[in-house]
Amino acid sequence: MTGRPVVVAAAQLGPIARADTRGEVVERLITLLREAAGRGAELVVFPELALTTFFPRWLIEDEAELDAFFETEMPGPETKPLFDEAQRLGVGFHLGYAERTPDGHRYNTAILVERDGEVVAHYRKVHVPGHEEPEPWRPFQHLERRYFEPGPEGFAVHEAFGGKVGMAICNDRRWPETYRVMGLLGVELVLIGYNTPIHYAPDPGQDRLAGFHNNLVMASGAYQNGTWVVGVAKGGMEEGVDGLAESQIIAPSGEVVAKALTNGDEIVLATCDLDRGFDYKRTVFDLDRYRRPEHYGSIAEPVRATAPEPDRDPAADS
Ligand code: CDT
Repeated sequence: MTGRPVVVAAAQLGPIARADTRGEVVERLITLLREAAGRGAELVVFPELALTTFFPRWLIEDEAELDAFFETEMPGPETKPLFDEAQRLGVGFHLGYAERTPDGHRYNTAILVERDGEVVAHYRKVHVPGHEEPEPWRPFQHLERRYFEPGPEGFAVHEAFGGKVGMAICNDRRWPETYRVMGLLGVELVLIGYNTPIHYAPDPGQDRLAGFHNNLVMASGAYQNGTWVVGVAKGGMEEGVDGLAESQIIAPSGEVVAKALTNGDEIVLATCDLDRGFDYKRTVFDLDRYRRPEHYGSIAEPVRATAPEPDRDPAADS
């Protein structure tokens, strides 16, 4: 194959129980890593918060109990076997986890590691969804805004795997700015892990569209910026909450080239020729030639005109 092919595996995870130990989860990740490597993968992409259950579904008031979901070093003693095995296999990887910094900040983070074991970059989730305070009317909580600060560094692009690689995490994928900021930096491969409950309590009418919206946002981001997008789920029924699976690898055309068939641990693999992005970057989405940034100033302004909202009681809908 000519061009700049990179074989990418989306390593979808099925549910992780609250009682599962780090050691058990890391074993699962290593099993997926080995399968992907055996099928020729050069880069294995694990989902958001891939080391634990999606704990923001609970109000956790005990600090020690909460801290147990966070990593204070990466790799740490329990995650090092994954780093070691990846290096032995000559496979790079992307891993989402909860990070607690030495000075006590908490972030929803992903790390990118090259095939030789070098840590390329960290990314901290920018768009933190959900709510800060418990909302008892919900069947389950989404307390990401209580447990995570928004990442202060924003979006970046890194020279890795023979091209320009960017990262985003879950809710980031719904925002066009995520892709465009990286698109302006020439991104060629965007890696996105997600935990998406199918039930959206503030508007359950959206539940049937969870899979449609998942593809809609990632395919649009891919096409409009001439980039590959790899979306990787932790899906299935986790602690009573049904999570969207549907991990997928999307070409710069916006077409899905590989997609998960199950709700469980599964490798989804594709050869991504990074040169295919130029089909769009040099034609319809030649950003230097066709963008009109003089008309886009309001995009980056904090204030917007708010539309009047109809009266509604989300508790009555859920
Ligand atoms: N993990 C994450 O960001 N999940 C959100 C859920 C919807 S907002 C409560 C998502 O965008 O998929």
